[in-house]
Amino acid sequence: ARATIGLTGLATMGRNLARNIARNGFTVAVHNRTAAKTTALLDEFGDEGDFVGSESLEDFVASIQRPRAIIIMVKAGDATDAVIDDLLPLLDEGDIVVDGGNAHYEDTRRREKALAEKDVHFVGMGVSGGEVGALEGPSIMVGGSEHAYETLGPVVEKIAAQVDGTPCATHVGPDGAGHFVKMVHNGIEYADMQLIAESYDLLRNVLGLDPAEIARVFEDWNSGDLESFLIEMTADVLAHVDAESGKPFVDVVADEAEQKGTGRWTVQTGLELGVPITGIAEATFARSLSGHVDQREAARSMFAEDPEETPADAIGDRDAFVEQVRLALYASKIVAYAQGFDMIRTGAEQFDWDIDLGSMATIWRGGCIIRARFLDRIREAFADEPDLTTLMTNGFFADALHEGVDAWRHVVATAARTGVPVPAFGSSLSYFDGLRRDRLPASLIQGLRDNFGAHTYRRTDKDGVFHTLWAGDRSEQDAS
Ligand code: 2AM
Repeated sequence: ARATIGLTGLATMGRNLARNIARNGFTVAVHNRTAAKTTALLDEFGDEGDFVGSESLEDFVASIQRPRAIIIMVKAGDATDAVIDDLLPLLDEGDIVVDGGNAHYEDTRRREKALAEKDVHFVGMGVSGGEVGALEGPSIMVGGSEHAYETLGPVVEKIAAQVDGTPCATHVGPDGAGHFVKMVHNGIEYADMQLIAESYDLLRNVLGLDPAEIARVFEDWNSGDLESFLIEMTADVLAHVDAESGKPFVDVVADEAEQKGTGRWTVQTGLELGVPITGIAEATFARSLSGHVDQREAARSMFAEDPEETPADAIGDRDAFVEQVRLALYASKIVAYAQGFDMIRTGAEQFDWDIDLGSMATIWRGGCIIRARFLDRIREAFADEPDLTTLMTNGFFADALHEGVDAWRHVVATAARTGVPVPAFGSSLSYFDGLRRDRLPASLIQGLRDNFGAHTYRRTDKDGVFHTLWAGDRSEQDAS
């Protein structure tokens, strides 16, 4: 046995990750259910490093040094369970099985528990960055035991993206923590993209800029606080012209956004944990709405008339509105990340994971889709204030929100007047106001609940739990 680590499942992600491992000087055992993929990898890329290819799972397992670390890269779900079942009889105590797929963190928790009973370590590993990231350096969120990380860490930290000499990989926490954080990462990515899309829509349909002009706006934004992979890519996509029609690429693409499910998982989990991740939820629902073609057609013909023409007073001059959209985008983005980190903190409390929030920002700085200058600020925020309850109140972000709030309100109001949908801008502003307000109408909700269901309420002026006899003499009872 001479391989440092093994990898089974050689579709694009698995193949690229194996090549990345080999290119970094590790001997990697490779296997695929259909052996042709293994042969193809060795034929095409065998000279990139030290691969040990095996046709059978037995030979594959035998080619790996003990304690063995074996990464599974197959489609999340039944395939993962099938591969684990095939592997288990071949493993020894103390071996480590790593799931590098996009598993739901509850599945990872279940598998970790089941394998622990057989003295095999199971590690759920979130890998972000797509095919290119897998090959050139992804962001890697590793769950499972600390013990397993002692073996895995050196490989994972070497193959990950590096930013300022720091690897974009870390041990997030036990069992499902890595996949949980990967899930929230994807949810934040949904919110980020929706905010960018709304910004584009405003510049296009309120200001009347064309895609090429908007591409230049995004290019400009990319040299400031908003600097990020997604903003840069937005400029690229908007500047692209369709070769066949000669039209802007965005104008020939069907406007129905698809999804593979991690946004939905994040929202479902947010509901279960009671975390208001409204930006991610709105982003996910906005994709769903775009796909409801029949309803869109019906509503379009019923309500075809334009709302108010773009009110000149609402816009001022063009550059001023562009700057207001930028400020609104930045403020909304702060809210989206505040919500995402709130979700990670809540998950960590719920499942007893000790997650260092600053490290999550650190490992998202490179390799993944949401990589951005912004994440350095988040890292600093948690370094300065480890007990920060919401990112919004950290000095740097609080200043940005103070600076942007008037523009934010103006942009959301203008969107409402001109009929441009801004679910993510609008809901993030409401979230900000919800937390900021002195009193919330939740007191009225409590009154209604007590009236129709005797659900009781607490008071502002004394301790205890109370109920008013609404149908009787309206006296108040102590219900403690
Ligand atoms: P295959 O090449 O033999 O189809 C993505 O589908 C990857 O997961 C492929 O490498 C595929 O192997 C593998 N895969 C899918 N289902 C599998 C299963 N039940 N057992 C083993 N590998 C599987």
